[in-house]
Amino acid sequence: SYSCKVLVVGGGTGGCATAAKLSRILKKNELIIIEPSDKHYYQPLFTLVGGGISTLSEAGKSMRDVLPANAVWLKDSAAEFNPGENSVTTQRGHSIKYEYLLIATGLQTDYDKIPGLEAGLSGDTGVCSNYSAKYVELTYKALKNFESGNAIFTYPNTPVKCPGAPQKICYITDHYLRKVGKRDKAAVIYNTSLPVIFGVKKYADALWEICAERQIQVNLRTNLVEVRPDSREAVFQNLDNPDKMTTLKYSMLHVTPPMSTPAALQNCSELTNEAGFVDVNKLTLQSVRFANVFAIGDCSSTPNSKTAAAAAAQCQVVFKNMESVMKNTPATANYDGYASCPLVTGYDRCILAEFDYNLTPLETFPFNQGKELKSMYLMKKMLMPPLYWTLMLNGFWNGPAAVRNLLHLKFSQK
Ligand code: FAD
Ligand code: UQ1
Repeated sequence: SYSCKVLVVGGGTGGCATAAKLSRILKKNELIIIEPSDKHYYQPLFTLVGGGISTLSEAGKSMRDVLPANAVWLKDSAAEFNPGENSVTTQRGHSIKYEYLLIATGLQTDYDKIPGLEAGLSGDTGVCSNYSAKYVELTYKALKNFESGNAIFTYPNTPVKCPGAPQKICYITDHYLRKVGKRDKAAVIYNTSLPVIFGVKKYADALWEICAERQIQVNLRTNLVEVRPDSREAVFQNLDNPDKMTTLKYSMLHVTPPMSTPAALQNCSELTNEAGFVDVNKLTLQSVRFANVFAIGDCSSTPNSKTAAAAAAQCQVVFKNMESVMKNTPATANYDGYASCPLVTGYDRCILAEFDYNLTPLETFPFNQGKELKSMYLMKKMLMPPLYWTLMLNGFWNGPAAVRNLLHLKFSQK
């Protein structure tokens, strides 16, 4: 068994970026990262893989190559958290003692929770999902195979990562079908469990307008509960009137599955809230019960939109506060809830939503990002992937706040 100064659980976006920072102030054997996967995926690219714009191989790198060299990587997963004893037990039966813990497990996708869904995803049946490396390549196949009928897009009745992604692929599909001349033979339908199209009014207004103009049907409070791949039917429940079920035929069905934090967290009520998210102070990201425990990214209770952009803004806060606590000084760095969602609305355009805890727009650029822009599409496609691999995963990207301050200072002085 092992012991270390800092244990990081999860080597995804938030865990890897923060571990890179920690690796510069610790010795190699003081920092352990538990991460079961061989591959690290840049999941924001999955939307473009689904649209046939990028390839899956561009979205992944070997975990070995992205985790900091100056840290010990245990290829294993956390099975049990014992925060009272400062230890974590792994799947393979190791016990790891730590002085400080960073939890960064992200959200898991629960495809098995919808009857018929995994069967539908197991072949070329028109069912697809950008939310997993295993299924994302089915999306472009479904687009190419589409001839006529319903193209349906879903949003589950759980918190999700990247709340914009379930509808981005809907707009990409609409645009694709127009380009190949099949749009008039299709009904494009977005069925979401949410009561709104998007949580920030400015961007919601723009998206409603796009849906109206492109004849995309939006049904709110409508939740996918079953897939029948043999008859190509999807069953939806009206969440405001649970007895009301609707069965729709589909030619293409893009599913955003229900999501949850891993069982190890669900089983540790000392660390988590009722929904299984790590209960932290929303400003300092420190556990509300254990001063030596922090969380970053999708698995934490902070009420921001769960995105890589949010994890970027959080990683500097978590790092600073862990550094303070290690020096026996108070955690004073604060996270403002910044999140960003590049709402790709076609093959050459994007609304770049950026906002904070108050759901107030907090835009980086000195022009209106609430409009569809080619420049923001190019940023998402060309600029963000290298920024992620070279800056963020090495601990050198803390979100765009510095760029925003610089641009706004410059323009306000004119
Ligand atoms: P992840 O990056 O998911 O990492 C979690 C890691 O923990 C994984 O490596 C996993 O193997 C590991 N793990 C899980 N359980 C355990 C365990 N028990 N023990 C040890 N390790 C464990 N964000 C944006 O900012 N912009 C976008 O445009 C965007 N688009 C997206 C589109 C799609 C289709 C998807 C799926 C996501 C998108 N996101 C986007 C969201 C973004 O990918 C996530 O918010 C981000 O990756 C969260 O980082 P994380 O570290 O919390 O979790
Ligand atoms: C961002 O910082 C980030 O994290 C790496 C993303 O995740 C992929 C994003 O999609 C975006 C848009 C940002 C914000 C960056 C800028 C330059 C506005």
